[in-house]
Amino acid sequence: MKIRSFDEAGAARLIVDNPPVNALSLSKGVVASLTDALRTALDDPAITHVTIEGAGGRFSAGADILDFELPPEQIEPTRELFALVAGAGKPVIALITGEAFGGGLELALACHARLCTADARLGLPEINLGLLPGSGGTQRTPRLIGVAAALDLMLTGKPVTGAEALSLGLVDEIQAVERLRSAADAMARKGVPTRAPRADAVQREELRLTLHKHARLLGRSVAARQIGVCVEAALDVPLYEGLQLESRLFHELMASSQSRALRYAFFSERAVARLPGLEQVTARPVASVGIVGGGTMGSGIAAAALEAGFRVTLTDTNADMRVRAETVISGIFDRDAAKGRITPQQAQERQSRLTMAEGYEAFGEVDLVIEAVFEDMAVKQAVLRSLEDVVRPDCILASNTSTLDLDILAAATADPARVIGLHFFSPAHIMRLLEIVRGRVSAPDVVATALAFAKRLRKVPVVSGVCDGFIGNRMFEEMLRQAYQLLEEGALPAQVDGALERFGMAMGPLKVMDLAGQDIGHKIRQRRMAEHPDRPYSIVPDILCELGRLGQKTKAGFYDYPNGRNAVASDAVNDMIRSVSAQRGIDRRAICDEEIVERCIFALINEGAKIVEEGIAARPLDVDMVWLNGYGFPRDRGGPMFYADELGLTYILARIRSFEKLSEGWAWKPASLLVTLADAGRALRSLDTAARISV
Ligand code: T1G
Repeated sequence: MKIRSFDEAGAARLIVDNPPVNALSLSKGVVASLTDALRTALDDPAITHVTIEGAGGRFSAGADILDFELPPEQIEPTRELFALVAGAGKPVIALITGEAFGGGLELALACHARLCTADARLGLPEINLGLLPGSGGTQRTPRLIGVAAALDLMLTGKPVTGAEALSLGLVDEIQAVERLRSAADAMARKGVPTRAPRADAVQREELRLTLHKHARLLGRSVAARQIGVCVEAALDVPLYEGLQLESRLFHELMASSQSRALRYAFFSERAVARLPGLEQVTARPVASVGIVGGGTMGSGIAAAALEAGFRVTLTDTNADMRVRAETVISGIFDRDAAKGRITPQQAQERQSRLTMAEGYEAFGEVDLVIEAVFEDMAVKQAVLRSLEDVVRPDCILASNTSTLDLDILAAATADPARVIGLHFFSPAHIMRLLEIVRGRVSAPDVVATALAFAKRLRKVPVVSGVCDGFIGNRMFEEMLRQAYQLLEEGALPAQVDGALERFGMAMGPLKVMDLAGQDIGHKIRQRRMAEHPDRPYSIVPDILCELGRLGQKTKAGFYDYPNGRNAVASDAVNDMIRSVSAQRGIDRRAICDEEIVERCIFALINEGAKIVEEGIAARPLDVDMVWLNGYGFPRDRGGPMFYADELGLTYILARIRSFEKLSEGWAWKPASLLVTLADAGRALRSLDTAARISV
């Protein structure tokens, strides 16, 4: 039963009860049941007015996103419900608690009035799914709160609190939750409030100014532009015409690849924490966390754990490092408080749960210890062995290593089943991605505990098997390999990075290496050249190091950085690259952006396919979640594997084979999984996500 209804003193109470978020699901019959219950109430002469609310402390998270895989004609019943609400001959009043998002808020907007609690959250986040509010939001919101506030709400996708909604005019009254029904009854008796239309000239000026404010977003987002079109129409045409325009543009967006990718990303970010095989495994309780090392990573991890509510003990043998760590952590919370993200009291409360200590004996009662010491196998092994002497037998030992073999690390302990990798990305309290590295003998409940811990940190956890670079860095190495070879063949850094940034990457790979430090890359490359001499390596980045051009930290790398962060093309580096081509006897050629993008992105896809094939990643969606949340892959392309699916594997395979002919000595062999899937024509996309979306 998805809708509960009962009458109370002449009022019909309709309650949407579709856990967990009261989605207005078509496929689960919520829309049909609500329509029937409302029609019954409106036809009943004993009923004077209707209230609509959500069960479980939240109004509704909006339409069921899974429904957007249905054929368009099956989405029509929502329109009938909204028309019934808006055209009701009796007051229909929305009582909002918790979230009223998307279609949930649009249902409330179709009502004659809205009451909510002060801490409710109201928003139109459709743009995050590559959509626009398709149930009247683009037409009713500007008429109710004005063009500027309506555009801000829809273009940012950010919710407002109940109190902010009242000041905007989005709701009519704020009430305590237990008074919502009686206040609505009083409002129905007195007459629902009406609003004077806003001055047209003011609205048009607000439209111009607000669209100008959001110009960058409008330049890159089709959905944003279509929202602008609908809001402008709300100034020019009657409501029913505006609703027709909105509906047409909504269906166009729903069919777009950008929206499909964003909906895939939405569900995958939740599915990724449900690792197949762990369904029946219970995570261990974690309330207190120990951290070894007060450096940048240790401090960032501590801040993330404190923010999530854990008690944290941080040790460093160096007193100055302990002071530095405590200062860094308090600085993070003070900045959050200064920006109004948290209150000063919350900042203080978080800091109060931090204990600094010199030795590991402070970890006697903690549930999980994370080492974030120098990236050296012997150093880390010694730390884990020492920890085993002082922690509880059921305490989990985690390593923040980004490159070392976790199995070798774990083998140094007496109980390697308790060891797991927690590869945080810097800055650890901000980056959403957390690679959970599962050793060969890591106990299932240790993996489950790491996943639950990551969710408490509001991270996107991806479980990786043990291999060099795990999932993200292993794939990034292949993108870099192509980028370096493109430099030797004729491209220059600004073109390589520019082409990939125009594709949508947050930052080109050569700029990434300037940010990470060319010396870091050099050290890893030296190790890999020794371990895998069969792979081609460019000497271009090594020459950068020999020239002392280590990247941003030396204000010079592939680019010059005269004022810190802005990359400026370097003639010296460009000349060096040309001389390397000459040394290698390569006739430099003009290379188009398309080749740059395909070689770099297909390198990611090919390596990702190998990673799935080897079982390092459980599903293609795991690979995609790494790249959307840790490496700046464009979210509206869904991730390398989703993008491969959209392009078609047969095309990708044909292009990879054409690249093989392009230059000798490439260690570029198509992954057999890619070959198999391309030949079979099956999608790389995660089958369980595909199944879920098509339900
Ligand atoms: N449809 C389907 N499933 C949804 C859903 C939705 N709208 N929202 C959440 N879920 C699932 C989610 O996948 C997860 O499932 C579970 O609910 C708990 O979610 C026509 C076009 C409301 C703030 O974009 O922002 O209306 O993984 O883990 O942290 O104009 O969910 O457990 O199986 O996120 O407490 C617009 C999206 C839809 C809101 C709760 N609405 N949801 O956060 O739980 S389009 C949205 C959220 C629309 C109309 C338009 C959050 C939340 P599972 P969760 P949470």
